[in-house]
Amino acid sequence: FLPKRNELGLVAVGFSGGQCKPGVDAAPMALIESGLVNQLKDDLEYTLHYDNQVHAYSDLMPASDPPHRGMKNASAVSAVTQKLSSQVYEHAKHGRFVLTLGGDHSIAIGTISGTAKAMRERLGRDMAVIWVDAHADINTPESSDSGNIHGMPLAFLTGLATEEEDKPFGWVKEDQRVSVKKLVYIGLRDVDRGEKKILRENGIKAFSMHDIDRHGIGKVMDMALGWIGRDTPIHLSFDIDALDPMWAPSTGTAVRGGLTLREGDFIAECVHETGSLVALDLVEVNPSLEEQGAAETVRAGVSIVRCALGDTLL
Ligand code: HAR
Ligand code: MN
Ligand code: MN
Ligand code: MN
Repeated sequence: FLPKRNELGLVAVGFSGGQCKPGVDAAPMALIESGLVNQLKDDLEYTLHYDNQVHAYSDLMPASDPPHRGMKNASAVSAVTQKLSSQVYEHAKHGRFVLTLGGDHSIAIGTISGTAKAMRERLGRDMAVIWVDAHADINTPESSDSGNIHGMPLAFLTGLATEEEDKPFGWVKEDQRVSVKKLVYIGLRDVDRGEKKILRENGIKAFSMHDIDRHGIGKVMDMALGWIGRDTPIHLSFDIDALDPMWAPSTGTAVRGGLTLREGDFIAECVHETGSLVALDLVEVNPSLEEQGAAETVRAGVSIVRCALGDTLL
């Protein structure tokens, strides 16, 4: 069921409306300019399907976007993710591995809905999601204190939050969702009270930094992949803030006490080794924050992507 060997669909998403800090929209260009695309082609020998543009989706921006159930920019995020969902679906349907460069983490509503639907159609299987992040991003509009949609994507993707109307987010239908039982977190350390309740009540598998300290990242990856099981397509959604700010300072909501760069790369390597990885998101790199650390943050992002796409140390 794997993506065709070395066929890669790339979507560059310059979108920042899921949170309030400008700059995260510049990440795809920074990642590409630092050589990522060339490395994927030349070193890792991928055939690239890329439209050569960073999508800002400006044509989709509503003239006014009043709060909806407390969500900020709900119409914009909904329109962008709906469009992105069909772009990602199109790549996945053709059997390509889908790499999406964000953008803030709200874009995962688009990427995961797109791959989940394509995997159901192509393979008749439910997809698993590995969410590597300091944050759980599973607030419902009602449990969120901030109203920032990048803290909510998993609520819409799992169906814990639903909408009647097509916009915003009613377009996410059952065949585009993932089961709470097939969601695994790695790296959590800043989880809201309401989110802890959601994780507990739904029996969601989560490996926090505490678990990584206790067992080591090797054991944690064995447990995470064991929970998912073999022959299940995996979508890896990697928020750069999972890494410690020492390695990735230029991100909107940095939290100390995170993964080392090697632990981040190791997670990506292990998921690649399963042979079941079908898509990767890299999100929340914001080169305009902590400008001294921007190059290093971009470098960390490039490294994660390379590892997930099969780069090896030897
Ligand atoms: N939990 C907080 C909220 O919902 C903070 C979320 C921060 N999110 C990200 N994505 N950077 O992981 O607002
Ligand atoms: Mn996130
Ligand atoms: Mn985060
Ligand atoms: Mn917090």
